[in-house]
Amino acid sequence: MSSIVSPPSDWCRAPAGHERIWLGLALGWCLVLSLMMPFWHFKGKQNSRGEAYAVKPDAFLARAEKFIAANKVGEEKQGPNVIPIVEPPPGGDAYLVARMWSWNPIIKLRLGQTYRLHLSSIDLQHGFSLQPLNMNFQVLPGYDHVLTLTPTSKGIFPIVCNEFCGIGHQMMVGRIVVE
Ligand SMILES: [Cu+2]
Repeated sequence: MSSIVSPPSDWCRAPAGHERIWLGLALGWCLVLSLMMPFWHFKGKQNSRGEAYAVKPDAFLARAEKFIAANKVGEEKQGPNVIPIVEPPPGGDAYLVARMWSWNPIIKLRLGQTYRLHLSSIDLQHGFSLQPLNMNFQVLPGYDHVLTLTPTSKGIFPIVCNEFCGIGHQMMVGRIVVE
């Protein structure tokens, strides 16, 4: 007996009964999810406006170091690194540098104030993931991505790297503190 036989000639009948209901539900849900993407792009309050500028990694690091020196309020030891704690002026600019394998500095923000947070990497691609809000942005060398940010709740918000960036990737945890 052959294992390959011709299908019955009526194999492609239109779905009926329960199959039809399940296919309809799946299709309906696909459409809902597809429409949510553009809807959330305009309606969501946690989206980037897409403001970004070209910047050389050295230049970004220089700006960040200047920002840190001008606004530093403390520091914290994290393994081999000493991470500065910085409080940007309300309404002002803040810089966050991603590198293997740290986020620098720790940033303190005030509730209800609006800041311009400049995100960039000085080595390779990292991922900015603010927890527990689950705001996610790519962090790329060469791009100064500016997030306009207004904290609406107090607390400690860890930043994890969600783009695999090497052997120390899982230790790459930063912090935004809102007071
Ligand atoms: Cu990383």
